[in-house]
Amino acid sequence: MAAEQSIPIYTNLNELYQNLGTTLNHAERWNYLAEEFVQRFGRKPAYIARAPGRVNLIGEHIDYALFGAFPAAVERDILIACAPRSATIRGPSQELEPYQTSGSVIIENLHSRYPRQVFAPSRRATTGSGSDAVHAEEWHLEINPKELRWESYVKAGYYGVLERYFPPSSGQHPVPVDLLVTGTVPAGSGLSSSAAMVVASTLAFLAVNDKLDVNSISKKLTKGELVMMAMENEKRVGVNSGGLDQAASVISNPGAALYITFFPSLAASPTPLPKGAVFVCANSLVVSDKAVTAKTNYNLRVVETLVGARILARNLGVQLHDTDIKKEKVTYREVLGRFAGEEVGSELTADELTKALEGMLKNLDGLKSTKASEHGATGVTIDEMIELSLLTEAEFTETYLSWIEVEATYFQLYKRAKHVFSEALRVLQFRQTCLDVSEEVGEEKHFEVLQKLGELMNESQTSCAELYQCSCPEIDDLTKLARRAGALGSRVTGAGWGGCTVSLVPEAIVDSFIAKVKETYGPYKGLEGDRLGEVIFATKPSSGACVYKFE
Ligand code: NG1
Ligand code: MG
Repeated sequence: MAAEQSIPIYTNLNELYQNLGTTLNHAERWNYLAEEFVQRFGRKPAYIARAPGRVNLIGEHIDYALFGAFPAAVERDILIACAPRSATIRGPSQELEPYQTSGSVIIENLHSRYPRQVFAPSRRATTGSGSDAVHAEEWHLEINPKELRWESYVKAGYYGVLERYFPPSSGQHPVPVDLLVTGTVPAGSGLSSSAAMVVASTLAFLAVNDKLDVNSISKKLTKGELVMMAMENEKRVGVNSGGLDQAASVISNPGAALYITFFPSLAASPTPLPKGAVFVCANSLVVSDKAVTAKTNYNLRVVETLVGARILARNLGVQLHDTDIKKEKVTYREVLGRFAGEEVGSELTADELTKALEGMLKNLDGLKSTKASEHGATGVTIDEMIELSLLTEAEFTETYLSWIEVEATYFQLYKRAKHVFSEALRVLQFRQTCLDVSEEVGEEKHFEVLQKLGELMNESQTSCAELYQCSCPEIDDLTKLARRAGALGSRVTGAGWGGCTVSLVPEAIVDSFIAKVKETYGPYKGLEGDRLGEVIFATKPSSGACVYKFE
């Protein structure tokens, strides 16, 4: 199982480059980063941690409903060079504090937009109650989720390492560290620079604290465990993400997309893509800053789907695992499984899941407003949701609103549910289409397969735009232009409300496709050279995160 493998640690750079499965010239970047580290920190790095961005081919906004998605790692990545700092090394002005403090961090970025940061974790009394908690301590690093700061992602990665390997009660101390970052994943564009940053940071702190090496711990960290850590870590930046990005960044293999499922636990199966299928990412140049918009966009969708799942369960007579003091935050995937009689240990097969999804799509009417005459198709109010959920106001607030900040007058349960179940179905169809095509089929059949995949991507875009409302006018425009330029399918990728599109383009016309989109998409006017190459590019599925160890 891909998720059970351990994180690759290389000591030979040529071997590492070969395994990345990309045609980009990585050697120059890696060498430059190592040289710059020496310039800035006066010694060689001990490790370089690498984590790629990802493009989601299909399966949008369904990971947190625990349905499978179908992403691939892109060739662009984040690299973090790092080395422990010995207690005798002083800061630029000869001061020792905070440079010497246990676990203190100095972090620089090759890009001048991201200024140098110095911070150290502190310990504070746990916020929990009860007699056990009285003397307990926990780690603290200042992260303000409302402010987009580059070092927040680095701190988020560090948190998990501190909590897992250095619980304050253990008496163990993390080493002081110097880090140097460089990245080629465009930020705020739906290619998950954030997950790449958190994964790379988690790996760098693990490596530098000697927690990755086989000899130093009895059991090597698996890719699946790193995904879970990175997921928890990224939540600290304020977004309740579902794990798709972190899994793609960690587990991907060259040449294949990853079918990632989250139920009953994380699993990933690499699925080769049909010959001649090229995926082109095009940035709409609308920057969607999730840290700022979460309460009206991303986190609101999380709440709309969770509340919808409880009401659907109620409507269908599906059992909920509530206790007197805690109500279950059931997901759509769990409701579907329980309704279909799924049992622990013998989960639904892909065929059974397909049938269950088709059936469920006919069962969603109960999520529409019951007071349609009052506000028609505009959705349901909080009061209506409380009523439909059969919870008291206090229970509802505690379960669905106390841990996440959202802002809306009307909540769209029906539309979101329809998107979730139909998108989950499209993922299964997309994957099955990839699996069905064998090497031997003729050219014509091959093209039909690509067309089928393209259609599914187009349907996904319509659903994202109309039902999930996570597209935006520029993305709608860009996907239309892409289809006109020869794409067989084109859709928003990632959270949306801006960011990138992904288009399926037959290999033979990739160059002309890119040229046409460059000419016709308004916001690209005036961009030239490297800048233009940054905003639209073909990408191959590349390999997941790894670490290089200097010897
Ligand atoms: P972005 O904003 O593109 O990184 C987000 C979530 C995913 C998934 C997609 C939508 C994070 C870190 N990632 O991706 O888990 O829900 O949106 O499919 O929040
Ligand atoms: Mg992100």
